[in-house]
Amino acid sequence: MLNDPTIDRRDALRHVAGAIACAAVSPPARAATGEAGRAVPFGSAVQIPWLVDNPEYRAAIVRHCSIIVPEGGLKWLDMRPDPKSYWFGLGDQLVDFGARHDMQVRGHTLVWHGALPQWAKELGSATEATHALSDHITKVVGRYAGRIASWDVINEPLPEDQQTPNERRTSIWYRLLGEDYIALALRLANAADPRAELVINEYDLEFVGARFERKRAGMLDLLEKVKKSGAPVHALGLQGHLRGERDIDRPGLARFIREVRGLGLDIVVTELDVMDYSLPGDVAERDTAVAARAAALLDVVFENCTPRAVLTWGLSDRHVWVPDYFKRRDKLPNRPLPLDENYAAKPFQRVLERFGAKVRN
Ligand code: 9MR
Repeated sequence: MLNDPTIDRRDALRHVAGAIACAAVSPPARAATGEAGRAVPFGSAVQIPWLVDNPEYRAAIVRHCSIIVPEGGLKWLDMRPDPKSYWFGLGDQLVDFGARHDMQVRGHTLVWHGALPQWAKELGSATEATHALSDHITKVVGRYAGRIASWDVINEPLPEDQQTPNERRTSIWYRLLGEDYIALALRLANAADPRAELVINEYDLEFVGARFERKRAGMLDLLEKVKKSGAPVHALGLQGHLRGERDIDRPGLARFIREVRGLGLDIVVTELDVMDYSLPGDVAERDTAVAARAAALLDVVFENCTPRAVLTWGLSDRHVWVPDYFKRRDKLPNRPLPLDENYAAKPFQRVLERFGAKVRN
C-alpha cells in the first residue's frame, strides 16, 4: 500500500533506477515487476451489469484482469439521484466480484465535471459545494474502505486546450470553490480511507505537439501546488486514450514522468485504448497500428517508472465506448481494445503480455 512507511525509500530507489534506464539505450520491453518483485497488475474497465448478466464477458474479465475499475456505476449520475440519496447497488456488486475473483478494485471517480446529475450542476454556493463534496466522498470512500484500494479522486481537472500552466477546467467545483476543491477532495478521501491510493487522472498528456506540451505543463503546475498544500496525493493517472493519428512524444513524456516521479508521485495507466477512426480499414493493418501505438506509450512508461497498474478502458471490441465519439467514416466497427469482438487476443493483447499481463486461468 502507498502509505507503507518504506515508500519514500522505495520511491527514491525507483527514481534512480528510472534515471539509469533512461540513460541507457532503450531496452526491450521487460516483464513488469515492481518493488519487492510485485507484478504490475493489468486489467480493464468493466461494465458492472454485464459482469452480472453476460457469462462470456464475465469469463473474459476473470481470465485477463487482476485489477478492475468500473466504466460507470460509481459516477455521481449513477449513484446520486438527489442530494440526500445514495445508490450503492452497482458499487457493491463490483467490490463483491473483485473479492470473489481475487482482483484489486479501483474507484472511478469522485470529482469530475462529467456524469453529474442535474441537482449537482445547479449547486449555488461554495458552502453547498463543500457540503456536497464532503458528504459524497466521506460516504462513498468510507463504504468501500479496504475494498477499493485506489481512487480516481480528481478526474480531468485541466481544460481541453490549456493556455497557461495555472489554468484549470471550469467545472462546477472550480467555479464554486476555485482550485482548492482539489486539495479538499484529497483530504476528504484520505480521511475516509487512509490506506487508499489517491489519484489525479487526466488525458491528452501523451502526444507530440504544443497543445500537449502545454497540458503537461499544466499538470505539473497543478501537482506541484497540491504537494505544496500538503494534501495527500499518491499518483498521476495517465488515461492513455491514444489516437491512431497522434504520435507519442517519447522524450517529452519521459521527461514529464520523471518530473512527476520527482514530486514523489507514482504513475498509473488508467484508461488505455487506441482511437482507430483515422486508421486504415484493413483489419490486420489497423490492429498492427493500434498495437504499435499502445507499445509506444508503454515503452516510455516502463522505461521511466514501474507503474502501479495498467488498465485498458474496456477489454473486447465487442463492447466499446469509442463509437459514441469516434465513429469511422467507412462505418466499419472500431477496434480500439486488446481483444477482438469474439474475445480473441489481438496484437494489442500481445503487447500487454510483453509488459507483464498474464492470462489468469
Ligand atoms: O466510457 C465511459 C462512457 O460509457 C460514459 O458514458 C462516459 C460518461 O460517464 O464516460 C466514459 O468514460 C470516460 C471516463 O469516465 C473518463 N475518461 C474518459 C472516458 C471515455 O470518455
